[in-house]
Formats: sequence, structure tokens, C-alpha cells
Amino acid sequence: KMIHQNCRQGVYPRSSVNRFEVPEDKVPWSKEFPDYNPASYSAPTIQGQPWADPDISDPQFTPKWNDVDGNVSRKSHTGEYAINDKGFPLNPVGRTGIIGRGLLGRWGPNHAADPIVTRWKRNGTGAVEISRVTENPILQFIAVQRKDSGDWALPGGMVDPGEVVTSTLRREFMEEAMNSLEKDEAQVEELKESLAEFFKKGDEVFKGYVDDPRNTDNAWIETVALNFHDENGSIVGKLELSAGDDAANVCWTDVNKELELYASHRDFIKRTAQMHNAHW
Ligand code: RP5
Ligand code: MG
Ligand code: MG
Repeated sequence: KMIHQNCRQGVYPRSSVNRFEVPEDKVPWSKEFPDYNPASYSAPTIQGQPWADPDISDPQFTPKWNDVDGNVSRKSHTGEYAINDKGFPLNPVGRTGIIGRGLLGRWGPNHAADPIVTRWKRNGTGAVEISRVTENPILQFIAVQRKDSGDWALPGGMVDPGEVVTSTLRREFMEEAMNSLEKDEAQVEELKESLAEFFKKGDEVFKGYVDDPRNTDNAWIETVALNFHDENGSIVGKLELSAGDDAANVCWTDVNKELELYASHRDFIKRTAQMHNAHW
């Protein structure tokens, strides 16, 4: 059964609001928790943003829960989520110790996409490096350091309204790992072109709920993580990386079990390593 760790204790990110502590056995909604009394928090920075939903009490706001709602999917990869008697969608994993939207723009699922760009680690002569421990070849992936938390993470981001996930994957990669927001239109077109072929065929690594520290009882992140592998290092292996947007740093990172990454990203990298029979 799915469980979350990163979103059920401590202070909510970029706020001074404490989560109501939820012990592991009290996470599922099916478990009685009469003392449960979480604070409500929706960050002032999301109010009125074009990418954010209105307040749930706004009479103009008539969301189609569990459905495609105009340009926005309010469907969950995890199945049908419940709506409580006050009209709030409920986190499919369970309690988080906080109600409201927190930092998230959407009530219910907030859909993201995570590109996992990999290549083999090579030595000076171009030979693939083999781990002396597992005798498996060592994979590398492109990681970014997040500006908000300082954690290393995948260069992922939210799916824009009406955007197809395959476009989100390439756009977020370009923004966070290649600083495309600071490039001019012609340079962006050229970059898009050069990545088009590579980003055409990705292998699905994960689709579902992300254990993100921003999740609340009424808003949560779901993602689709796809692996784009550069087998001989000739495509992205040559690209010049440059951190941009919400990334402070970017670099090729060796894949192994010592990795510590943001949210559930370590799980995604572990699965990727297994898919390639790589060292872990
Ligand atoms: C993560 O939040 C998802 O897996 C994705 O990487 C990310 C999306 O949020 P932003 O990077 O846009 O903040 O948990
Ligand atoms: Mg982004
Ligand atoms: Mg991002």
C-alpha cells in the first residue's frame, strides 16, 4: 500500500504553519483519528495566479472532479479520489496534517512530468565504467538542484493547461537543464529541433502519486516519469548544460543507492537503473 513520508510532519514549506503530526498508521482515511485537527493553509503567492484554481468557495468555480475539465485534467492516475462533505477533494494516500492547497495551484491532482535523461558513465578512453561492487555498468542521469529546497531532483515541472505530457517533458528539460528561458526565440527553436528526435521515444518509469513535501489533504502532485536514454552518449552527452528557471545547478550524476533526491525521485532512478541492468 502506498504511504507518504515527506508530507506528514514538520513545518509546511515556505510557511510557518505546522502540520498536525500524522503517525504512519493514521495516514489512511479509513482509520479513525478523532483528534485530527489540521490547520488550513493556502499560500498567499498562489492567489489570483492564472495557473491556479480559484478558491473552492468561489461560486464561479465548478470543477469537474475525477474528469478532464476543459484544458485541465482533474483525473488521478491512482483511480477515483473522494470529495468530502465540504466539497474538498481528498488526498488518495491519506492524511498530511494540513488542509487547503498550500503552495499548489490546483485542488486535487496537480499533474507534473519528470524527464529522466541517462547515459553510460565512460572513462577517458570512452569505455563504459563498470562497478567493482555489482559488476554492472554505471548509469548517469541529469539532475538539477532545486532553488526552493536545495535538494537535488529531476528537472521536472507542472503540465501547463492544454499541454501534452511529451511537450512538458522536453520543455521542462530545456528550461531547467538548458536555461531556455534566457535564450532568444531562434535559439529555442534550434534547441527544440535538436532534441525532438531524442525526446520522441521515452520509456515509462513511473506514473502516479509523488511523495512531495508540498502535498496537502486536498491537493497533491502526480507525475509521469519517462526515461530518455542516450546509449552511446552522442546526443545529450554532448549538450551544454546550464541551470535555469527553478534550478540553481545542473549536472550529470552517477546512479547508485547512496543517492538522496527530492520527493520520490530516488525511487524513479532506482527503477531506471533496474530497467537498464545498471549498477545500483
Ligand atoms: C515533483 O515536483 C514532481 O515529481 C516534479 O519533479 C516537481 C514539479 O514541481 P516544480 O518542479 O514545478 O516545482 O515532486
Ligand atoms: Mg520548471
Ligand atoms: Mg521544476
